[in-house]
Amino acid sequence: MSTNIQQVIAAEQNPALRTIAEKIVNKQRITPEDGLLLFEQAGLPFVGALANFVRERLHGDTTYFNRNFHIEPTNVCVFACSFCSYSRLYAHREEGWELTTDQMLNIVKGYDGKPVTEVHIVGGVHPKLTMEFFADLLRKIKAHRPELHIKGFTPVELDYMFRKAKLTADEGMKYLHEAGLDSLPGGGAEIFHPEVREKICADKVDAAGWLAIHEAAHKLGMHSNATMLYGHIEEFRHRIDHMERLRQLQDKTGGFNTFIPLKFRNKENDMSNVPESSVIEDMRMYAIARLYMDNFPHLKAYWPMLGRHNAQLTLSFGVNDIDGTIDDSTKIYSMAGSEEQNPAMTTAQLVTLIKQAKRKPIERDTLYKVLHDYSEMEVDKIDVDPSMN
Ligand code: V47
Ligand code: SF4
Repeated sequence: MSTNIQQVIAAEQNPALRTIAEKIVNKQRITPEDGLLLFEQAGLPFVGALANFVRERLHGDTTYFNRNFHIEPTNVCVFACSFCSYSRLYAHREEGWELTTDQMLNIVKGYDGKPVTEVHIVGGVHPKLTMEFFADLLRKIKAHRPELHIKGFTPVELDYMFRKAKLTADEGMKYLHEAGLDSLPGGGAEIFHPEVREKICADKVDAAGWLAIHEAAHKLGMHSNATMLYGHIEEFRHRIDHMERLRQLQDKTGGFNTFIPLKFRNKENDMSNVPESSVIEDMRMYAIARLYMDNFPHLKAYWPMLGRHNAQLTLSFGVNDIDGTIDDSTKIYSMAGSEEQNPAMTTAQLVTLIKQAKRKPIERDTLYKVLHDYSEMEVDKIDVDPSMN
C-alpha cells in the first residue's frame, strides 16, 4: 500500500498544515503547537495519509499481534476514578473479586502446552495485597513457566505497594524485577495534566509519580508501554501535554515500546453522562499520535476496547500493533460497555483481520521479537465477526 504523500500535501489548502506535513516528511520533530494545530484544523484524510506514510516508513505493512492472556487479581480498589466501571470500593468488596495465589497460578497452569508468550497482570489497588504477596506470585509463575513474559502492574498499583513497603521507586522496581517482573504495561496514565487528572482520578499517583516509576523500570533495562485515556472531558491541549511528557521521557530513556491511546467508554461509571468519541475522532487520535510520538517505535490499537472492526480500521491510520488473543481474560472494557463482551480471538481470526486490511500479520513476543510470519496462511474461510460464528 503506498500513498503519494506529496500529492496529499500539495492538495491541502491550509499553508500551516502543509508546513507541518513537510516537517514530518523530512523527519523533523513537530512541536506542541504543531500538534495542537493538527487536532484543531486537520481533517482525517490529511492526518491519516501522513500517519500511514510514517507507519509504512517505520514498519512497511508489518502488523504485530501476540498470544497473551490477562490475570486481574482483584477489582477491589482504594481509589475511585470516575471513568472506572470495573472497581469496587473496599467497603463493598463482597461485590467484587479477590483471587488467591493458587487461583492465579491455576490460571497460568490452564495455559500449559498452549503457545502463549505473555501474561498481563493488572487490577485494582487492594489495601491488603502487599508487594510481598505479588513478589511471591511472580516467583511462583516463573518457577512454573520461566519463559512466560510477565508484563504487570501500573504505577498506580506500584506506587501504593512501594509506599506501604517504604521503598523508593528504584528499590521497589528492582525488587519486583528480581522476583520475575519483566515489563510494565501502559495503564494508569489517563491524562497527566492536573486540570483533568484532579477531576477524573484525583487521589491516585500523579504524572510525576507515573513517569518516575517507568523511568525506574527503564533504568533497570526493563521496557514498558504508555497509554492515554482520551475522548472524555479533556481538551486537545491536554492530549498534547500528555504526549509531550511521554516523548520527553522517551528521549531520556528509550525504554518505551508502544503508545496505546485508549478510547473512553462510558457505561456503568460516574462519567456515563459524557458522550463517547466518534469513529472519525478516534482515527484522528491514532493518526496524530503516530505523527507526534516520533520516538515511540510502535502504536497499538487495543481491540477489546475499540472493537475489532474499528481496530482493523486503525491499521490505515498509523497503527502497527493490535495486541493479542486475550482469551476472554479481561473485564475492564466489557464492564465499561465495549462491544467486545467476551474478548477472545484465535490466531487465525487475528491473522484474517490483519490480512483483510491488506497488511502483513506477524506474531511477536512482548519485546517485538518476530516469532512467526503468517503472510502465507490461508484465511479466506475464517470470519472475524463473532456474531457470525
Ligand atoms: O489505566 C479504565 C483504562 C487502563 C476505562 O500496556 C478505561 O499493553 C476506557 O492500560 N474506558 C488499563 N478505558 C488497561 C491498560 C492496557 C490495556 C491493554 C494493553 C496494555 C499494554 C495496557 O484501562 C486504565 C484506564 O486508562 N480504562 N476504564 C473506561 N471506562
Ligand atoms: Fe482503581 Fe484503576 Fe479503577 Fe482507578 S482505574 S478505580 S485505580 S481499578
